[in-house]
Amino acid sequence: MSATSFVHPGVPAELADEVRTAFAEAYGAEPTLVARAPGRVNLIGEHTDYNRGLVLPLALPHATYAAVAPRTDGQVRIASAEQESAWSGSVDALGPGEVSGWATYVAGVLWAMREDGFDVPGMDVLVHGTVPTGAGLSSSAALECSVAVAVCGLTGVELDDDVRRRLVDACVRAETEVAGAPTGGMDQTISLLAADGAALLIDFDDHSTRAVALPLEQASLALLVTDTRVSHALVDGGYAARRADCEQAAAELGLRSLRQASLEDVSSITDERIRSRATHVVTENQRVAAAGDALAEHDWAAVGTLMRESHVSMRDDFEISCDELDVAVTTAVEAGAIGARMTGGGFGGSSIALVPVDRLDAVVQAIDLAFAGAGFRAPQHLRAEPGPAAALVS
Ligand code: GAF
Repeated sequence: MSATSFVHPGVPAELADEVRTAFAEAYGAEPTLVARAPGRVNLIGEHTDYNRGLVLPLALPHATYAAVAPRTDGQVRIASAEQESAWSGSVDALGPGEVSGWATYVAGVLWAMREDGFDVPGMDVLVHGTVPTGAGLSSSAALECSVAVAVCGLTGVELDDDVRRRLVDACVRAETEVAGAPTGGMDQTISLLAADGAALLIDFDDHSTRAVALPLEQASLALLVTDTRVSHALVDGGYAARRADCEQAAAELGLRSLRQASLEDVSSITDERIRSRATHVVTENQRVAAAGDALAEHDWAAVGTLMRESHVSMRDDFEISCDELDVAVTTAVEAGAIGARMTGGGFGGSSIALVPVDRLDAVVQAIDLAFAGAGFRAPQHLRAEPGPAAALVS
C-alpha cells in the first residue's frame, strides 16, 4: 500500500450519479443520459501531431462526465459542477466569437458537429469531472469529447469507428476555430479512440492508430504523473510560436511537413532557432517509433532512455520546459525512475515518470522535497493507468 496521496480518478458510477444530481439541481429535471470522456497523458511524442508525426498517449482514468437532456425550443444551457459561470443561448449562436470562458469548448463542439451535418438539438448540459485543469492532461479535450458523445447518445447515432473519427475532427475544430487554441489532434484522438489497458500509437500522416499494450503491473512498474501546478494554457503564445517555427522549417525545406524531413535536411536550415525546433520534431518522431518497438519487446529500460532523451530535446531544442518540470524529471530519475520527461504542450503542466512500484513513494517524496527546497509550489501527483475511450455511461 502506497503512503502517497494521489489525485484520485473517482469511481465512474459515483461520478455519474453526482453529475445526474448536479444536473437535477441546476435544471430541475433528470438528465436523459450521461457520457464520459477521459483526459490523457502522453508517454512520448510531443509537438509532433501538428507536424503529421507520431505520438504515443494513453487515456487516463480521470475523466469528464457530461449529463444532457434535449430541449424543444432550440436553446442551449451549459453549466458545470465545478465552475461558477454558466452560459445560455440559441443553438444557432454557438460559433467562433459567440461564447467565452470554459463553456466555449462545449459550445464549440455543438457548433462543429452541426457544421459536419450531425443533428444537434437544443439541450441542457452539465459537466463534472476529475481531470485536473491547467495541468497539461487535456481537461479541455475530455470536456469536448464528453459532450460530443452525449450528443450522439441523444440523437441515436451509433459510436462506430467512423463516427468517432468525425467527432475527433469536430472536437479539434471546436478547440482551434472556436476556443482559439491552435493545437494538433492528439488529445481528442486518444480520448475518443483509446484502447483500454494500452497506449495508442497514432500516426498523424495517415491518421492510423495501433494499440500498444502497457503491461505495467506485470512488470511491477507504475506511471507517475506530477502536476507541477505551473499552469499552462494552450491559448498563450508559446504553443502557437512553436507551431509557426515548425511550419517555417518545413516551408524552407520545401516539404509538406516536418514528417518528411531527415536530420540531414534539417542541418541545412540556417536560422539556429528554426533548426533546433525542427531537430526536436525529427528526433522525437524517431523516439516514438523506437518506443513502440521497445514496448512490444517489453524493453522498459529502452523506453526509459527514450523518455529521458525526449525531455532533453524538449528542454534544449524545442525550449518548452521550465524549472519546475526540469526538477521533477531530474529528481524522479535520481530517485529511481527508469525514465521521465515533461508531457503535453509544455511551459508548465505535468511530467511523467516510469517508476518501479517499490520506488514510487521514494520518488514522490524526493520530488516533493526538491520542490519545497527550490521554493516551488507543492506539486500534486497521480497514477496513470491506461483506461478506456469516451463512451455513454449505462
Ligand atoms: C497539447 C496539444 F493540444 C496537442 O495537440 C499536442 O500538440 C501537445 O500539446 C504537444 O504534444 O496537448
